[in-house]
Amino acid sequence: MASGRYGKSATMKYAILLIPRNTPYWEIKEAHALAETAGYSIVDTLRYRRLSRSKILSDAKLEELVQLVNKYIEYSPTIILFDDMKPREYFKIVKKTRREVIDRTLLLLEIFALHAGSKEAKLQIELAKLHHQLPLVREAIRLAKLRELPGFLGPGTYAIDAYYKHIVSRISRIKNQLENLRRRRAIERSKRSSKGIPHVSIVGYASAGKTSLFNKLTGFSKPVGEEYFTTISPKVGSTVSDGLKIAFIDTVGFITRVPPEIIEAFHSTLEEVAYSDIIIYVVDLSEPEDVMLEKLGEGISTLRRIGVVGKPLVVAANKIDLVGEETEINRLSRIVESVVSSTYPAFKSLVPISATKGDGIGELLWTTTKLLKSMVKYTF
Ligand SMILES: Nc1nc2c(ncn2[C@@H]2O[C@H](COP(=O)(O)OP(=O)(O)OP(=O)(O)O)[C@@H](O)[C@H]2O)c(=O)[nH]1
Ligand SMILES: [Mg+2]
Repeated sequence: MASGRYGKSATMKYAILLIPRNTPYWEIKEAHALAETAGYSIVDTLRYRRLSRSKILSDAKLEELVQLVNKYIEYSPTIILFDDMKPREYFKIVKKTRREVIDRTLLLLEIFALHAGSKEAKLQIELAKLHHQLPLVREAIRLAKLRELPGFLGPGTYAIDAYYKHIVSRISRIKNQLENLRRRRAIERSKRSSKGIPHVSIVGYASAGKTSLFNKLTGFSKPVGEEYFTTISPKVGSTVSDGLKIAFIDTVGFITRVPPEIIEAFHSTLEEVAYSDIIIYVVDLSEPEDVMLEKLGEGISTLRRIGVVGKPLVVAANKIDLVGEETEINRLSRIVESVVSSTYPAFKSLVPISATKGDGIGELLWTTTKLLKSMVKYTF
């Protein structure tokens, strides 16, 4: 397949994707989208049945992987293991294949690193990477002591120990820097709210159309894109509606099973959500119904995890231009409405929109403004 479909290019990165057998089809699509967003061309895919929590691949499967690596060796493929990997497993695969191996968390971090514009986002990503590396380095120390580390990874116990110490001190320096940036942001936020400006966070699954909506509401032209995680750090923009100035905040997209290191690293984005007055939840209504509902459930659980289920929420049922039929738009809207109202206590209303065509934007803004004005703080 490699020599046919993929003309080998010097700048392109290639990968073999390893993905658990029980992964639903939409998550397989998501894995491909994420790999492509990170700049990889997938030359082949290998499915496996996870053996246990700590052991992923059987010896036979590992052998199959080695053969696949040999088959595509001219592409120098990276191995993407779309799973959570224990350090022991990592070194085992590296030792056998002698290829770079990344897991799902590192893949996400590679994408974040590509998109991170602000100093804060860059620091957060570095912090997440360092946290992710710690157990690997611990395992490397253990293996070095046992003299089991493969040659090209084996810089010796002393060097690994020193590297471990370097990581630990770098982590604490970054945490301090982030704390300072966070404080500065809190000051800016309180300046905005002391001027009586209400905050509305725009949240939703990756690629639902949050930035497209943000741009329509604020007149900005922040980048939008089909790939995942176009937006990493929160953006604020304001608009005046019926005499009320409103600050809208565009946020990073939700995704299934967000690794804990990343949740912590993206604390600041979620922090903006926690401080907002209202949440606009963007749903991509044009996706297959089961996928849409799966992602919706994941998003609501994310909101629950960050403790904001008490905040008034308006659903923007987006991409209605792709759904077409009005009866179908209504049917899907009712389904979304019933799911959200039964799982999110402060659900207020649903407005069907097309963020790119502009349909329903006026109604969404009007609904949001009316809701804000009904809140005691913003009556005047
Ligand atoms: N047809 C159609 N496409 C849309 C609509 N809204 C967004 N899109 C497209 O959907 C893709 C994702 O849009 P974004 O606005 O970047 O989505 P996002 O939620 O900000 O994505 P991330 O920041 O990556 O999480 C882009 O290709 C948009 O052009 C819509 O109403 N109709
Ligand atoms: Mg975006």
